[in-house]
Amino acid sequence: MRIVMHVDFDSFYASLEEQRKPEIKGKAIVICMYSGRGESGAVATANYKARELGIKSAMPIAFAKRRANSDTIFLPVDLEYYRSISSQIMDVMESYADSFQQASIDEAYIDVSSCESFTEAEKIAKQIKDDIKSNFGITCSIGIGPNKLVAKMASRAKKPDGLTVVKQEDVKNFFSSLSVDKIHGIGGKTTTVLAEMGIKTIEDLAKADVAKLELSFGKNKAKLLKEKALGTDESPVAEQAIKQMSRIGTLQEDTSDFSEIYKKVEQFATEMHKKIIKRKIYFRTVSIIIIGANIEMVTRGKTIQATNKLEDILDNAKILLKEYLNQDSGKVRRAGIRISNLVTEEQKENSGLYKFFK
Ligand code: DCT
Ligand code: CA
Ligand code: CA
Repeated sequence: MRIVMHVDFDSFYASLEEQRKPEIKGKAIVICMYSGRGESGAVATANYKARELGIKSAMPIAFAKRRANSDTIFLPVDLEYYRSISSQIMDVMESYADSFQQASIDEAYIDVSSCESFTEAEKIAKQIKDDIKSNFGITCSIGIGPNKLVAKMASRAKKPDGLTVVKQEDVKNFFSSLSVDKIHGIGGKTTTVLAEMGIKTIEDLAKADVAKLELSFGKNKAKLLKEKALGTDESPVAEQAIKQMSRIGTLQEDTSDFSEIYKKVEQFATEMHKKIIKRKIYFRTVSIIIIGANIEMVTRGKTIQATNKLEDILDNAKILLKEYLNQDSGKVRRAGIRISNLVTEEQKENSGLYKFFK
């Protein structure tokens, strides 16, 4: 029997802002994606207090301002900060997993099949919630099910700070009342076609005649729709392949002093290196990322023999940074490191032969 958890952080960006700015705690908070021209742009997300005012994701900022009251806080997105906290929380969650799959900046699947029972899994979910709460100050909602699809739908059932368990024998009941557009992965177009066929709830879809579905959707999609409605999902919780890894952050103050900047780069490289070893990743390219006081971004890279050594990151970063600063490029505001051209252990072993045969 499989037991899969899906974790989704509650109003993630807004919760992180609330956490790092205690003075806005308890207020309605709206995180904005400005288009770059004045006040125009869209709402990325809003906390639950702001949602009570009718403010939600994707709404133009101007609309949100009209719904806001004098106590509502509007803040620009700081993706880099959210990503860095996200990655730390992912590491914590991964330590609970038999296998782990990050699904987005604020979502992950955790396979806990080695648990004896759903009751045992529920205990772990509570631990994860406590762990995230005490270390990062934010809440999340967790769904537990016999597969990823059911877990994902369960995590949405109760928010914020929810924990919903749907065992195999409860899947039918859990799905019965929901409309088809609530199934993860069924979009607006499909919903419209299904509605034309008189299929509105997941239960309708589960009972629908496959031959009839095939006429509208073709063989593969008809099968997939039917499986989804029955809560069937064989897909494994699997680590996603990573193409590159980077860390970047803001310096205490703008500077062109080598050792100040290098200190930051070294800190990020050391953090990243732990992940490289854990994931058994090798890299061929090391780059430094520099954002000047003028906000211009520059990356400088060097490609070497596949390696997983920290000193290879640091030595190359040192050279690249010195080269950059020697060009009198002005003060640096933010600095970071990237590794790319990633290879697996196996690819690395084979790379000698590959070159030979090429
Ligand atoms: N997002 C966005 N534009 C959208 C929807 C989402 O930029 N139209 C971003 C903002 C938050 C992030 O994606 C994760 O999305 P959700 O998990 O849907 O939002 P949330 O803020 O974490 O809220 P919830 O508590 O409902 O999970
Ligand atoms: Ca979320
Ligand atoms: Ca999400």
